[in-house]
Amino acid sequence: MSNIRIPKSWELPERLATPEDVYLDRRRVVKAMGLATVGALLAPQVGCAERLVLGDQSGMTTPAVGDRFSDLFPAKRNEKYQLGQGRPLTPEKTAAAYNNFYEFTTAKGKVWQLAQGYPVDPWTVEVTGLVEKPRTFDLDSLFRLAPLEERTYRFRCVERWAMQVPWTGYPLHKLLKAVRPLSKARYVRFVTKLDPKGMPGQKAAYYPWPYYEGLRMDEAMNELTFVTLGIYGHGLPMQHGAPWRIVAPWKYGYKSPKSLVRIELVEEQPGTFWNDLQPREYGFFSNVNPSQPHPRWSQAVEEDIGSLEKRPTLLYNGYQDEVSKLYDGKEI
Ligand SMILES: Nc1nc2c(c(=O)[nH]1)N[C@H]1C(S)=C(S)[C@@H](COP(=O)(O)O)O[C@H]1N2
Ligand SMILES: [Mo]
Repeated sequence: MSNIRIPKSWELPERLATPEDVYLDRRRVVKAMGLATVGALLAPQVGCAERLVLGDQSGMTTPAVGDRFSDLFPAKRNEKYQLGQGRPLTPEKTAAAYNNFYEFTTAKGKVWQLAQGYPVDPWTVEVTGLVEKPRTFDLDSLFRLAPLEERTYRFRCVERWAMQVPWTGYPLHKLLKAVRPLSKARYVRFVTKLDPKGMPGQKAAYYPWPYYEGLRMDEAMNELTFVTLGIYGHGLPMQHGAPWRIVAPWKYGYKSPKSLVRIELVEEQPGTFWNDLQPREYGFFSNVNPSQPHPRWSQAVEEDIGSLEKRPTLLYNGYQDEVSKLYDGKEI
Protein backbone atom coordinates (compact mmCIF):
# COMPACT_ATOMS: atom_id res chain seq x y z
CA MET A 1 0.00 0.00 0.00
CA SER A 2 1.18 3.50 -0.66
CA ASN A 3 1.21 6.06 2.12
CA ILE A 4 0.71 9.00 -0.15
CA ARG A 5 -2.38 11.09 0.16
CA ILE A 6 -4.12 11.42 -3.16
CA PRO A 7 -6.40 14.45 -3.35
CA LYS A 8 -9.94 13.42 -4.24
CA SER A 9 -11.46 14.29 -7.58
CA TRP A 10 -13.76 16.90 -6.06
CA GLU A 11 -10.75 18.83 -4.83
CA LEU A 12 -9.87 19.92 -8.36
CA PRO A 13 -12.01 21.54 -11.05
CA GLU A 14 -13.44 18.84 -13.31
CA ARG A 15 -11.65 20.10 -16.40
CA LEU A 16 -8.32 19.34 -14.74
CA ALA A 17 -9.30 15.84 -13.80
CA THR A 18 -8.02 13.42 -16.40
CA PRO A 19 -8.32 9.67 -16.37
CA GLU A 20 -5.91 7.23 -14.82
CA ASP A 21 -3.80 9.93 -13.32
CA VAL A 22 -2.89 11.21 -9.90
CA TYR A 23 -4.07 14.63 -8.92
CA LEU A 24 -0.99 15.46 -6.96
CA ASP A 25 0.77 15.58 -10.30
CA ARG A 26 -1.77 18.11 -11.56
CA ARG A 27 -1.43 20.22 -8.50
CA ARG A 28 2.29 20.47 -8.97
CA VAL A 29 1.83 21.44 -12.57
CA VAL A 30 -0.82 23.99 -11.67
CA LYS A 31 1.40 25.49 -9.02
CA ALA A 32 4.46 25.62 -11.21
CA MET A 33 2.86 27.08 -14.31
CA GLY A 34 -0.09 29.14 -13.26
CA LEU A 35 -3.59 28.26 -14.34
CA ALA A 36 -3.54 29.96 -17.76
CA THR A 37 -1.15 27.55 -19.42
CA VAL A 38 -2.54 24.42 -17.83
CA GLY A 39 -5.46 24.00 -20.20
CA ALA A 40 -3.18 23.62 -23.16
CA LEU A 41 -0.98 21.17 -21.35
CA LEU A 42 -3.77 18.91 -20.26
CA ALA A 43 -5.27 18.07 -23.60
CA PRO A 44 -8.19 15.69 -23.32
CA GLN A 45 -6.98 12.12 -23.57
CA VAL A 46 -9.81 10.79 -25.68
CA GLY A 47 -9.78 12.13 -29.21
CA CYS A 48 -6.80 14.39 -28.72
CA ALA A 49 -4.26 15.68 -31.21
CA GLU A 50 -1.46 13.82 -29.50
CA ARG A 51 -2.15 11.06 -31.96
CA LEU A 52 -0.67 13.06 -34.80
CA VAL A 53 2.85 11.76 -35.09
CA LEU A 54 5.15 14.47 -36.37
CA GLY A 55 8.83 14.50 -37.20
CA ASP A 56 11.36 11.71 -37.22
CA GLN A 57 9.74 8.34 -36.67
CA SER A 58 12.81 6.18 -37.18
CA GLY A 59 13.07 3.28 -34.80
CA MET A 60 9.49 3.73 -33.65
CA THR A 61 8.56 0.10 -34.28
CA THR A 62 12.00 -1.52 -33.91
CA PRO A 63 12.05 -4.52 -31.55
CA ALA A 64 13.87 -3.67 -28.32
CA VAL A 65 15.62 -7.07 -28.44
CA GLY A 66 16.95 -6.20 -31.92
CA ASP A 67 17.15 -9.15 -34.29
CA ARG A 68 18.07 -11.60 -31.54
CA PHE A 69 14.87 -13.65 -31.88
CA SER A 70 14.05 -12.85 -35.48
CA ASP A 71 14.00 -16.59 -36.25
CA LEU A 72 10.77 -16.80 -34.21
CA PHE A 73 8.91 -14.05 -36.09
CA PRO A 74 6.46 -13.71 -37.67
CA ALA A 75 4.66 -16.51 -35.85
CA LYS A 76 1.72 -18.35 -37.34
CA ARG A 77 -1.59 -16.60 -36.71
CA ASN A 78 -4.13 -18.45 -34.57
CA GLU A 79 -7.33 -17.85 -36.54
CA LYS A 80 -9.48 -18.60 -33.51
CA TYR A 81 -8.94 -15.02 -32.36
CA GLN A 82 -10.91 -12.74 -34.64
CA LEU A 83 -11.59 -9.06 -34.05
CA GLY A 84 -15.22 -9.41 -35.04
CA GLN A 85 -17.88 -6.87 -35.98
CA GLY A 86 -15.79 -5.58 -38.87
CA ARG A 87 -13.27 -4.01 -36.55
CA PRO A 88 -10.12 -3.05 -38.41
CA LEU A 89 -6.60 -3.77 -37.25
CA THR A 90 -5.11 -0.59 -35.78
CA PRO A 91 -2.31 0.82 -37.95
CA GLU A 92 1.01 -0.20 -36.43
CA LYS A 93 2.32 3.33 -36.02
CA THR A 94 -0.89 4.55 -34.41
CA ALA A 95 -0.51 1.92 -31.69
CA ALA A 96 3.22 2.60 -31.44
CA ALA A 97 2.74 6.34 -30.84
CA TYR A 98 -0.08 6.29 -28.29
CA ASN A 99 0.93 4.49 -25.12
CA ASN A 100 0.46 4.32 -21.40
CA PHE A 101 3.78 3.51 -19.77
CA TYR A 102 4.13 5.82 -16.80
CA GLU A 103 7.68 4.61 -16.12
CA PHE A 104 8.72 6.86 -19.01
CA THR A 105 6.14 9.64 -19.09
CA THR A 106 2.42 10.24 -18.68
CA ALA A 107 2.38 11.92 -22.12
CA LYS A 108 1.05 9.16 -24.38
CA GLY A 109 2.52 10.60 -27.57
CA LYS A 110 6.04 10.77 -26.16
CA VAL A 111 6.46 7.34 -24.60
CA TRP A 112 7.97 5.78 -27.72
CA GLN A 113 10.69 8.40 -27.97
CA LEU A 114 11.65 8.29 -24.30
CA ALA A 115 11.54 4.50 -24.21
CA GLN A 116 13.59 4.01 -27.36
CA GLY A 117 17.00 2.43 -26.68
CA TYR A 118 16.11 1.29 -23.17
CA PRO A 119 18.29 -1.80 -22.54
CA VAL A 120 16.38 -5.09 -22.22
CA ASP A 121 19.15 -7.59 -22.94
CA PRO A 122 20.13 -9.29 -20.66
CA TRP A 123 16.83 -9.60 -18.79
CA THR A 124 15.58 -12.13 -16.28
CA VAL A 125 12.16 -13.10 -14.97
CA GLU A 126 11.90 -14.80 -11.62
CA VAL A 127 8.85 -17.03 -11.13
CA THR A 128 8.54 -17.81 -7.47
CA GLY A 129 6.30 -18.11 -4.40
CA LEU A 130 3.88 -21.01 -3.94
CA VAL A 131 5.41 -23.25 -6.60
CA GLU A 132 7.22 -26.58 -6.61
CA LYS A 133 9.96 -25.51 -8.96
CA PRO A 134 10.83 -21.80 -8.69
CA ARG A 135 12.76 -20.74 -11.74
CA THR A 136 14.50 -17.77 -13.26
CA PHE A 137 14.04 -17.38 -17.00
CA ASP A 138 16.51 -15.55 -19.19
CA LEU A 139 15.46 -14.16 -22.56
CA ASP A 140 16.27 -17.38 -24.38
CA SER A 141 14.27 -19.61 -22.05
CA LEU A 142 11.39 -17.11 -22.03
CA PHE A 143 11.16 -16.71 -25.81
CA ARG A 144 11.68 -20.43 -26.45
CA LEU A 145 9.53 -21.93 -23.69
CA ALA A 146 6.62 -22.66 -26.05
CA PRO A 147 5.83 -22.23 -29.75
CA LEU A 148 4.89 -18.63 -30.54
CA GLU A 149 1.55 -17.82 -32.11
CA GLU A 150 -0.06 -14.59 -33.28
CA ARG A 151 -3.44 -13.50 -31.94
CA THR A 152 -5.42 -10.44 -32.89
CA TYR A 153 -7.04 -9.12 -29.71
CA ARG A 154 -9.24 -6.17 -28.92
CA PHE A 155 -7.68 -3.95 -26.25
CA ARG A 156 -9.59 -1.44 -24.13
CA CYS A 157 -8.08 1.17 -21.81
CA VAL A 158 -10.14 2.35 -18.83
CA GLU A 159 -9.76 5.86 -20.31
CA ARG A 160 -12.11 4.76 -23.13
CA TRP A 161 -9.67 4.43 -25.99
CA ALA A 162 -9.50 1.09 -27.74
CA MET A 163 -7.41 -0.64 -30.37
CA GLN A 164 -7.06 -3.95 -32.21
CA VAL A 165 -3.56 -5.36 -32.58
CA PRO A 166 -1.77 -8.62 -33.42
CA TRP A 167 0.25 -9.82 -30.43
CA THR A 168 2.79 -12.64 -30.56
CA GLY A 169 3.42 -15.00 -27.67
CA TYR A 170 1.93 -17.99 -25.87
CA PRO A 171 -0.62 -18.50 -23.09
CA LEU A 172 0.59 -17.67 -19.59
CA HIS A 173 -0.55 -21.09 -18.33
CA LYS A 174 2.42 -22.60 -20.19
CA LEU A 175 4.85 -20.50 -18.16
CA LEU A 176 3.01 -21.15 -14.90
CA LYS A 177 2.79 -24.90 -15.44
CA ALA A 178 6.57 -24.97 -15.93
CA VAL A 179 7.04 -23.99 -12.26
CA ARG A 180 4.30 -26.34 -10.95
CA PRO A 181 1.95 -24.15 -8.89
CA LEU A 182 1.03 -25.53 -5.45
CA SER A 183 -2.67 -25.92 -4.73
CA LYS A 184 -2.39 -23.16 -2.11
CA ALA A 185 -1.59 -20.62 -4.85
CA ARG A 186 -4.75 -18.58 -5.47
CA TYR A 187 -3.40 -15.40 -7.04
CA VAL A 188 -0.57 -14.31 -9.29
CA ARG A 189 1.29 -11.12 -8.56
CA PHE A 190 3.22 -9.37 -11.33
CA VAL A 191 6.15 -7.07 -10.62
CA THR A 192 7.72 -4.90 -13.31
CA LYS A 193 11.05 -3.18 -13.79
CA LEU A 194 12.33 -0.75 -11.18
CA ASP A 195 14.99 1.58 -12.59
CA PRO A 196 14.55 5.25 -11.66
CA LYS A 197 17.87 6.10 -13.34
CA GLY A 198 16.86 4.67 -16.70
CA MET A 199 13.09 5.26 -16.56
CA PRO A 200 12.47 8.99 -16.16
CA GLY A 201 8.83 8.61 -15.08
CA GLN A 202 9.93 6.70 -11.99
CA LYS A 203 11.38 9.94 -10.62
CA ALA A 204 7.76 10.84 -9.81
CA ALA A 205 8.11 9.55 -6.27
CA TYR A 206 4.40 9.72 -5.39
CA TYR A 207 3.74 6.61 -7.47
CA PRO A 208 4.49 3.35 -5.65
CA TRP A 209 7.10 2.03 -8.13
CA PRO A 210 7.63 -0.49 -9.49
CA TYR A 211 4.26 -0.95 -11.27
CA TYR A 212 2.61 -4.11 -9.99
CA GLU A 213 -0.53 -6.00 -10.91
CA GLY A 214 -2.32 -9.22 -10.15
CA LEU A 215 -4.77 -11.82 -11.39
CA ARG A 216 -6.71 -14.56 -9.69
CA MET A 217 -5.21 -17.98 -10.47
CA ASP A 218 -8.13 -19.03 -12.71
CA GLU A 219 -7.81 -15.76 -14.66
CA ALA A 220 -4.07 -16.25 -15.04
CA MET A 221 -4.63 -19.81 -16.28
CA ASN A 222 -7.34 -18.78 -18.76
CA GLU A 223 -6.47 -19.48 -22.37
CA LEU A 224 -6.71 -15.76 -23.26
CA THR A 225 -4.08 -14.53 -20.80
CA PHE A 226 -1.05 -14.06 -22.96
CA VAL A 227 2.71 -13.94 -22.43
CA THR A 228 3.34 -11.27 -25.03
CA LEU A 229 6.73 -11.08 -26.71
CA GLY A 230 5.85 -9.36 -29.97
CA ILE A 231 3.44 -7.18 -31.89
CA TYR A 232 2.81 -6.78 -35.65
CA GLY A 233 4.95 -9.79 -36.45
CA HIS A 234 8.15 -8.79 -34.62
CA GLY A 235 9.48 -8.36 -31.09
CA LEU A 236 7.95 -5.63 -28.93
CA PRO A 237 9.29 -2.13 -29.33
CA MET A 238 10.04 -0.71 -25.88
CA GLN A 239 6.92 1.42 -25.58
CA HIS A 240 4.70 -1.67 -25.71
CA GLY A 241 6.51 -3.24 -22.75
CA ALA A 242 9.61 -5.05 -24.03
CA PRO A 243 11.01 -7.55 -23.59
CA TRP A 244 7.67 -9.00 -22.51
CA ARG A 245 4.34 -8.14 -20.95
CA ILE A 246 1.03 -9.71 -20.05
CA VAL A 247 -2.10 -9.09 -22.15
CA ALA A 248 -5.50 -9.88 -20.59
CA PRO A 249 -7.86 -8.57 -23.26
CA TRP A 250 -11.16 -8.79 -21.33
CA LYS A 251 -9.88 -6.38 -18.68
CA TYR A 252 -9.03 -2.70 -18.77
CA GLY A 253 -5.53 -2.09 -20.12
CA TYR A 254 -3.87 -1.43 -16.78
CA LYS A 255 -4.30 -5.15 -16.00
CA SER A 256 -1.78 -5.85 -18.80
CA PRO A 257 1.54 -4.98 -17.13
CA LYS A 258 4.65 -4.25 -19.19
CA SER A 259 8.32 -5.13 -18.76
CA LEU A 260 7.94 -7.75 -16.04
CA VAL A 261 10.80 -9.00 -13.90
CA ARG A 262 9.01 -11.17 -11.36
CA ILE A 263 5.90 -13.32 -10.94
CA GLU A 264 4.88 -14.47 -7.49
CA LEU A 265 2.23 -17.08 -6.78
CA VAL A 266 0.51 -16.12 -3.54
CA GLU A 267 -2.40 -17.12 -1.33
CA GLU A 268 -4.00 -13.72 -0.65
CA GLN A 269 -5.34 -11.23 -3.18
CA PRO A 270 -2.37 -8.96 -3.88
CA GLY A 271 -2.47 -5.18 -4.05
CA THR A 272 -2.29 -3.56 -7.48
CA PHE A 273 -0.76 -0.23 -8.50
CA TRP A 274 -3.96 1.58 -9.51
CA ASN A 275 -6.16 0.00 -6.87
CA ASP A 276 -3.75 1.06 -4.14
CA LEU A 277 -3.58 4.60 -5.54
CA GLN A 278 -7.29 5.10 -6.20
CA PRO A 279 -9.38 2.26 -4.76
CA ARG A 280 -12.61 4.12 -5.48
CA GLU A 281 -11.81 4.29 -9.18
CA TYR A 282 -9.87 1.13 -10.04
CA GLY A 283 -10.92 -2.28 -8.76
CA PHE A 284 -8.92 -5.47 -8.55
CA PHE A 285 -10.88 -7.32 -11.23
CA SER A 286 -11.43 -4.41 -13.63
CA ASN A 287 -13.29 -6.41 -16.24
CA VAL A 288 -14.46 -4.30 -19.17
CA ASN A 289 -18.10 -3.52 -18.41
CA PRO A 290 -20.23 -0.96 -20.25
CA SER A 291 -22.80 -0.77 -17.45
CA GLN A 292 -20.31 -0.12 -14.66
CA PRO A 293 -19.33 3.53 -15.00
CA HIS A 294 -16.02 4.82 -13.74
CA PRO A 295 -16.80 7.34 -10.95
CA ARG A 296 -15.80 10.17 -13.30
CA TRP A 297 -17.05 9.00 -16.68
CA SER A 298 -19.34 6.52 -18.43
CA GLN A 299 -17.89 3.32 -19.88
CA ALA A 300 -20.79 2.78 -22.29
CA VAL A 301 -18.85 3.99 -25.35
CA GLU A 302 -15.26 3.62 -26.50
CA GLU A 303 -13.17 5.30 -29.18
CA ASP A 304 -10.94 3.49 -31.67
CA ILE A 305 -7.50 5.17 -31.75
CA GLY A 306 -7.11 4.33 -35.45
CA SER A 307 -10.44 5.17 -37.06
CA LEU A 308 -11.57 7.52 -34.24
CA GLU A 309 -14.90 5.74 -34.54
CA LYS A 310 -17.02 5.67 -31.40
CA ARG A 311 -18.81 2.41 -30.67
CA PRO A 312 -20.54 0.65 -27.78
CA THR A 313 -18.29 -0.97 -25.21
CA LEU A 314 -18.78 -4.75 -25.01
CA LEU A 315 -19.09 -6.68 -21.75
CA TYR A 316 -15.74 -8.39 -21.07
CA ASN A 317 -14.57 -6.51 -24.18
CA GLY A 318 -16.47 -9.12 -26.23
CA TYR A 319 -14.72 -12.12 -24.64
CA GLN A 320 -17.72 -13.34 -22.64
CA ASP A 321 -17.64 -16.83 -24.21
CA GLU A 322 -14.12 -17.30 -22.90
CA VAL A 323 -14.37 -15.68 -19.46
CA SER A 324 -17.92 -15.25 -18.16
CA LYS A 325 -17.59 -18.66 -16.48
CA LEU A 326 -14.94 -17.15 -14.19
CA TYR A 327 -17.32 -14.68 -12.59
CA ASP A 328 -20.54 -14.54 -10.65
CA GLY A 329 -21.15 -10.88 -11.47
CA LYS A 330 -19.96 -9.45 -8.16
CA GLU A 331 -16.35 -8.87 -9.12
CA ILE A 332 -15.29 -5.29 -9.78
N1 LIG B 1 4.65 -1.31 -16.41
C1 LIG B 1 3.54 -0.71 -16.90
N2 LIG B 1 2.63 -1.44 -17.54
C2 LIG B 1 1.51 -0.86 -18.02
C3 LIG B 1 1.27 0.53 -17.86
C4 LIG B 1 2.26 1.29 -17.17
O1 LIG B 1 2.15 2.51 -16.97
N3 LIG B 1 3.39 0.64 -16.72
N4 LIG B 1 0.11 1.09 -18.33
C5 LIG B 1 -1.03 0.19 -18.55
C6 LIG B 1 -2.14 0.82 -19.26
S1 LIG B 1 -3.05 1.95 -18.38
C7 LIG B 1 -2.47 0.50 -20.55
S2 LIG B 1 -3.86 1.11 -21.28
C8 LIG B 1 -1.60 -0.39 -21.35
C9 LIG B 1 -1.18 0.31 -22.64
O2 LIG B 1 -0.49 -0.57 -23.49
P1 LIG B 1 0.09 -0.05 -24.89
O3 LIG B 1 0.85 1.22 -24.64
O4 LIG B 1 0.95 -1.15 -25.41
O5 LIG B 1 -1.10 0.21 -25.78
O6 LIG B 1 -0.43 -0.78 -20.65
C10 LIG B 1 -0.62 -1.08 -19.28
N5 LIG B 1 0.62 -1.63 -18.72
MO1 LIG C 1 -5.02 2.21 -19.55
